[in-house]
Amino acid sequence: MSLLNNYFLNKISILFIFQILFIFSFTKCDIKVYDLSGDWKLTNNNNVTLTAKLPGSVQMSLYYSQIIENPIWRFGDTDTRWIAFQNWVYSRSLTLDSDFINNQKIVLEFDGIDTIAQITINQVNVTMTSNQFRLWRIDVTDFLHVGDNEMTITFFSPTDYVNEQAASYPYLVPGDTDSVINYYHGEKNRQFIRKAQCHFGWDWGPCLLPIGIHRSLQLISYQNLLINKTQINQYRKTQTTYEIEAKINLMQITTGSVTLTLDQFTQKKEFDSKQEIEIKLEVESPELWWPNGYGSQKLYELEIKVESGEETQEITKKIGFRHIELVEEPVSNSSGLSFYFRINDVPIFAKGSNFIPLDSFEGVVTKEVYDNFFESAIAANWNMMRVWGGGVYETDYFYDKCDEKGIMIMQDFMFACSMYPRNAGFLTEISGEIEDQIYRLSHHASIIVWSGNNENEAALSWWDPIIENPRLYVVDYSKLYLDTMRPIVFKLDPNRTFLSSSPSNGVLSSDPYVLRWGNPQNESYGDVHFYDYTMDCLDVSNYPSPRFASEFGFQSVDSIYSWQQCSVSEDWDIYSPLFEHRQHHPLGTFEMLGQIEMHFPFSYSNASQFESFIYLSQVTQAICMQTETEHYRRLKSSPHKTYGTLYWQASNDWVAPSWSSLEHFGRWKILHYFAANFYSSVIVSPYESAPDELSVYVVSDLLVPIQNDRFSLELWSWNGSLLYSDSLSYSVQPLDSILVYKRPISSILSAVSQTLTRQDCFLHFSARNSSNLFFLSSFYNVTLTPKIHFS
Ligand code: BMA
Repeated sequence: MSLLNNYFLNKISILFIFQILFIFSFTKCDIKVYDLSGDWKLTNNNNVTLTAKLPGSVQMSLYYSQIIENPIWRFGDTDTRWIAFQNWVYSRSLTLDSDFINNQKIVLEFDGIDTIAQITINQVNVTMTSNQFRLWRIDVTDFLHVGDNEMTITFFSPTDYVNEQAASYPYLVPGDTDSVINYYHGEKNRQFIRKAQCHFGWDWGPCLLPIGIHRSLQLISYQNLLINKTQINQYRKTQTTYEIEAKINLMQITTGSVTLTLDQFTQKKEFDSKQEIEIKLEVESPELWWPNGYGSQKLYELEIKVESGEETQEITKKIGFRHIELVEEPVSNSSGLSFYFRINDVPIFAKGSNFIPLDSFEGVVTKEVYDNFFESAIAANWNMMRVWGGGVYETDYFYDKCDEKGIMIMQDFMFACSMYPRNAGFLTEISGEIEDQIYRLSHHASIIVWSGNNENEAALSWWDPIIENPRLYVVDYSKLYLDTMRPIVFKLDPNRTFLSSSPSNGVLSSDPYVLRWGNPQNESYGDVHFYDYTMDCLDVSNYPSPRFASEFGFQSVDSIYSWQQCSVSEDWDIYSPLFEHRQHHPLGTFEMLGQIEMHFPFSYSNASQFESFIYLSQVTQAICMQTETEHYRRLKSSPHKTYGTLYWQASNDWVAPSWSSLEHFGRWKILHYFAANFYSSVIVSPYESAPDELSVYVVSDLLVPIQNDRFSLELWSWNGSLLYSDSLSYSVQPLDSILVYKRPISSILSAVSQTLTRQDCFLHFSARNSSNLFFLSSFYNVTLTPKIHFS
């Protein structure tokens, strides 16, 4: 491995450096980069030794070396579990020349080391890492020399680690119970490690426990000047002036100047013996960044130049200007407070989904996989996603795509469905993580709100030990999210709102900072997660009327094409050991069947019906989700003022029954096609508002009125004849939802004939470019010849 000296003369090296250090553009400096990605020796110090690539994981390296099957093939999750119970050592040599070593300082950078690892250089311990979410910058100047050096990274078993931590913690920290772990085929005590919580198994995902380094790793040597991290906030100062507030954090105390430039706007500041410099730049009348569907996504290049003596370093960040408000104010004729996002003074109805990692192994998620995902998101008219707290803080590429596409992000911090320890070491680790991630992410226009965790406030009522001793766990909860996390977010990113949890009810008072405790699922405040799998999903009266539905969903099953990619034909049966193994949601299959049987003439008796079951599970999920989402959209202008629908869940990290609208390999489930319709800017939306009472709404997310458009209704027989039609003129104000048509269903039927029944026909509606159907009876008893039959 050659040292990257004289790289200014070497085109290939320059390209290479720009790939790995794309944010740096050097004008004059002594920064040298030694990329540590590539081949390493990997061993468990027992029976396995191989050459493995980093970034990468032990599991995928074993698979690529044909030592194990693909972990997502059939029972790979449990067959490969032994890997997580061992320690794994990566080692390599690196030859450094005097140009590299003679710089003042050398830093070892890891952007994602997963998780508990001891790093040694030339047999000397350098440091331990213990948090997948930190951006490690480790001073290794004194450990390296000119010539050959040895580096080893020893990963300790994450399962042994969490079990030891749980055993030595002074009291129980409730989380997944034994029975949940059993359903997930997962591992316990995930709350004791700062590692993606879904790596331990989830109700849709496998327990694969990746071990390794999933983002960049490199050595950087420098003289005096190296930018460590930057944090960029921007806010609207006057109606037309935006102010960028930048913090430039250097690796060490330095004297010099920093210049911010954006188009014709520039600001320079001298600094003397500082490690962090704060500088502001006013930008007059910038073109604004808008959520998808409301305008374009203008992004500007912000150049940050730091000079110190002869040394200069420049980096650029892409930023978009937008004014974000989370509006929580009294609503007329309603108790509680509104909860909606106003971007650039426009109330935005949030449409989208909850994002979970696209794969357990980050290396598998290439740019093409992300590109494909975002193409699907935009095709389904999403304008928002929530990055869910049981996964990871996503890659830079992910947030860049959100910026480019206009997908607003509710960003959870990575805590989910559990209580967490709160000893000093754990809180210190979390503080570092929160700070690292806010520095890394704050410049992204797409991120509009932070949320402390997924459902941990709701979880305060989930388990007996908490019910028996609630004060203990409420104090723990407050200590972590309100006293540790919140002040860091407030200090570093005052322009974005911090929500304690999703769901939550917001605050009773901001000074003193007091939560509106109580059931966080209160429909009158904040966001709500709602699930009910046994009700009739087509009966709208079963749904809540929340301010913001940040989670709701129904399971379905991936297409046979996806099962073919991870299993064999004997697995294609809901009673097969593999299908049962992959159904992690207790009773999930029977809830899907129950929902199907409520609406379709189908009952499952053997494997020959597996594909029909898949199809009907997807159709049922799609019609249920359409019914629920349209219900929320209709409520926009009602006193409920519902202003958000983020369905659970976007995609899945393997092939298994799940709530997703996209399958693991990117295929669209039927729900995704439906979402493209029910999320269009204008929908015509019928429902039965009372027995026999048909109400039809037109819901518009347009910024312009719809004037004197025609609404039409058609009654069709199941055998294909148009029986009746009606039409009328309507107008809708911008961003409004209005009732355009109301009539007893019986009167529409009797307008055709006294003998016509609801089983004989269905309704079709159109308004503007939108059309919709309304079925007057369940599909199993419609009068259609031949009868609907699913084998
Ligand atoms: C929600 C989520 C996830 C879960 C989903 C489906 O509550 O936050 O934890 O996967 O429900 O059960």
